[in-house]
Amino acid sequence: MKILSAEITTTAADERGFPTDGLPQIALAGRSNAGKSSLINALCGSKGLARASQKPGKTQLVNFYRINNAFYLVDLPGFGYAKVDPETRFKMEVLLHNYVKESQELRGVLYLVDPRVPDSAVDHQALEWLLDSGRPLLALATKADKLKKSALAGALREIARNHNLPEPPLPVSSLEKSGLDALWEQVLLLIAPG
Ligand SMILES: Nc1nc2c(ncn2[C@@H]2O[C@H](COP(=O)(O)OP(=O)(O)OP(=O)(O)O)[C@@H](O)[C@H]2O)c(=O)[nH]1
Ligand SMILES: [Mg+2]
Repeated sequence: MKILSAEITTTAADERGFPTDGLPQIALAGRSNAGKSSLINALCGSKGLARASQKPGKTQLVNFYRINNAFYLVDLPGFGYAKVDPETRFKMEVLLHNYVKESQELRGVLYLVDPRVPDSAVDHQALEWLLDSGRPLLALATKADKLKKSALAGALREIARNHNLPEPPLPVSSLEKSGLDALWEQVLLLIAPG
């Protein structure tokens, strides 16, 4: 995938602030700290585009990154971050549900799972309603560099089994930049009209 331009155009606390230009959107969802912001940077070949952090809960707004002036990668707030106050968390959940249920522009959701935690209850709950929503969903196993090859293969199977996925997640590593071409291929299929 040739990145000609990648820029953050919109940061929104609710749907009223979302882009209105009709370009297709691909959202990245997952537990807080799963590696969503890092993956956006890796996909775009840019270190500082999306803010990644050691501190979980960094991304609490919805950030829209416009790629090649053709589509958006959407960095969603992480699920399950304990330190977010209950009111903010509730608002975020309603926002995410509405976005996934109603958006005209959302073409698919990339759901990031840390393969070192293949049985997270937060992932289970999130994947259950995402699968139920009927939106195209692609599960990814991030930080693939953290596991040896055989352990990773086992984790991918376990994630699929635990969360009732139709197929094992696609392994990626933002650190080693692995799996990114395969991921771009899937993203472009989701965006393609028809
Ligand atoms: N080893 C390794 N570490 C990674 C990888 N991707 C992300 N990380 C690390 O994981 C931590 C969290 O990454 P983020 O990209 O900030 O995660 P996030 O999902 O955006 O987190 P929130 O914004 O809190 O929802 C950071 O310390 C990253 O450096 C990866 O592929 N390999
Ligand atoms: Mg983030």
